[in-house]
Amino acid sequence: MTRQPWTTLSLMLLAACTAGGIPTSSGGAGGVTIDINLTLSHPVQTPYGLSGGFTPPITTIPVGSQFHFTNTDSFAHTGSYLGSQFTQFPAGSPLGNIATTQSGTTLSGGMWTSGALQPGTSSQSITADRAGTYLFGCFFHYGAPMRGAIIAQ
Ligand SMILES: [Cu+2]
Repeated sequence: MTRQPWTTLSLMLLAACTAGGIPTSSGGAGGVTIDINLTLSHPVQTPYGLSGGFTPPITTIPVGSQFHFTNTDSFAHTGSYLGSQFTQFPAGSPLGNIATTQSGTTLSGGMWTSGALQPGTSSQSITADRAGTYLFGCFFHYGAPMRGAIIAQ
């Protein structure tokens, strides 16, 4: 997969944060990092059902800010929007193959997905353009369970 310019930028920003010793937090350039790691992030109960594989399991960010996914695991994952019809994690995965191809830069603009993120790579930044609760999951390991939520407020 060819690295896109925004990916390089995200990595540079992450590197800058690490070098400065400043943890990534809401409102910063590049926005909040949602860590993807199925190996280390064990399932926890949330108001939406069991969440696992993403840290934090529920990410709250201000409207107008951004977030992105970073895969710190040793195999590929996705962070993929389940769709506006879901207020709970459905039992079976609603994600199709399209989730493995990166798309979307706004929370409320329809489907958004990191695409298949290889180990050590980060997704595009996604802007929280509209308040709400957005459930997402991993295409490969939805049933693990590998699911999370973003609350924009
Ligand atoms: Cu996964």
